[in-house]
Amino acid sequence: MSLNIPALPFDYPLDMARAALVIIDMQRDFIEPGGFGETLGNNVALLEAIVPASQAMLAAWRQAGGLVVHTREAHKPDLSDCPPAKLNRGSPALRIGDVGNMGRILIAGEPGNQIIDALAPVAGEIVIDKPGKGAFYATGLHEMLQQRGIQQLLFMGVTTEVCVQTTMREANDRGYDGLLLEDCTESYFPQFKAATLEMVRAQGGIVGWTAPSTAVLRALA
Ligand code: TIU
Repeated sequence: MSLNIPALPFDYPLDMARAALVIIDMQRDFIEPGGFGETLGNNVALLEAIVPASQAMLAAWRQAGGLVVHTREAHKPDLSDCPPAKLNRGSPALRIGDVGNMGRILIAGEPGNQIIDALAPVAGEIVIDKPGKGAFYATGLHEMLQQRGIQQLLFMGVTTEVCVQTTMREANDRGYDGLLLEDCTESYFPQFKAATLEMVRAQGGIVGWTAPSTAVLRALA
């Protein structure tokens, strides 16, 4: 049985038994001062605004018994999984692996690399540490989803045009139907968020669908 979600470019038939909520990189490194996002020169304050809507969505999804996947952009302490191109590009104040206000920047296990308390994973949820922007690259995510019969992915998280869009495109190429929750994703560049929403749903949903989280909350209620 599927739930009809009003979405763009057309309605999304949500089948909870085959769906997962994928929360991308809601880590202190991106949302709080002193982390990776800020070292890249971004104003991180903008991203906090999506936390309440994301919390409400996560709570409803858990209540409905849906599978939850959390991702973290996280490198090994020895940086063996961080290509030189990623490490050296630009001239950030601090590089990946350097010590910042919240421990080593973008390194697994460091305080800044943790998912924010408001959206912390609970037992039974999948947590993926990923070295890339996309959650499918160099992780076992596709196999984990296939084992569980998952075909639909609802996306939240940061940033819209970097890790969220990359993951959504990776998912699309692997045969998943992706729905991006508009008010549960944010960018350091509002115009990039707007453009991403447009490009995902253009051309008949060339990458997937978009909808406000309230559309899903209403269907689950
Ligand atoms: N998670 C994610 O989007 N990683 C980034 O580096 N995003 C930026 O926008 N920089």
